[in-house]
Amino acid sequence: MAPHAVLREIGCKFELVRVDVAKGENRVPDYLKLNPNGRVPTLVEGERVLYESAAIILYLCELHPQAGLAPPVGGKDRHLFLQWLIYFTNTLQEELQHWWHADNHSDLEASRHDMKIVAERRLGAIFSRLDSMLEKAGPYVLGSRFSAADIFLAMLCRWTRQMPKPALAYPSVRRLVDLATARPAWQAMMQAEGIDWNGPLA
Ligand SMILES: N[C@@H](CCC(=O)N[C@@H](CS)C(=O)NCC(=O)O)C(=O)O
Repeated sequence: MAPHAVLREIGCKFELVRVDVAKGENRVPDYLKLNPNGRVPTLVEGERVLYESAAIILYLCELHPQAGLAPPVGGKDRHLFLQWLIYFTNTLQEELQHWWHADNHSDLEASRHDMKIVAERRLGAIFSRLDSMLEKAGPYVLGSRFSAADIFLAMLCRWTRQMPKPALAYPSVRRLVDLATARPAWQAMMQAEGIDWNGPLA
């Protein structure tokens, strides 16, 4: 979702190729040649192949600086842009993976259940901190400046939709999500993916 929304923000030409994880299309030999980890998404740009959504986003922001989706290298708040994008993919997304895919971490049902409870607690702490930060210094992650980090956060907020306390229950997080998802690029991405906020697909 996030690299796709970034492509639409940039407005460059691209072809979207659906890899249906539910059907195991991420495990077929042709896909594994591109991404041996069998994870989605992968960007193919001519001879270049790149995976990891945050890396794809950084790459696209660098290729298309005119889109203004990231502060320029050495510019104001570039360091914070990097910090938040990496925090979202490395810490927040990883915690969400524990909640969604406890089965990747334990074969025991009781342990998986326990893992989800702990992940919920840790996610609650993360969203509380984000909410306070965004309340004081929002509405976006970089204050008044919208960036690709907001798109990434909005995507991860959707991952919480089935949790007892979803991200949208935090008012300043919700304000950011509302702003990011109201953008034509986000809406075009959702329509092309055929998903809505509360739908079943990741
Ligand atoms: N850190 C990776 C995570 C990618 C990821 O886990 N993608 C999911 C789909 S949302 C996937 O490919 N799952 C299939 C699997 O793990 O087998 C990224 O951000 O690109």
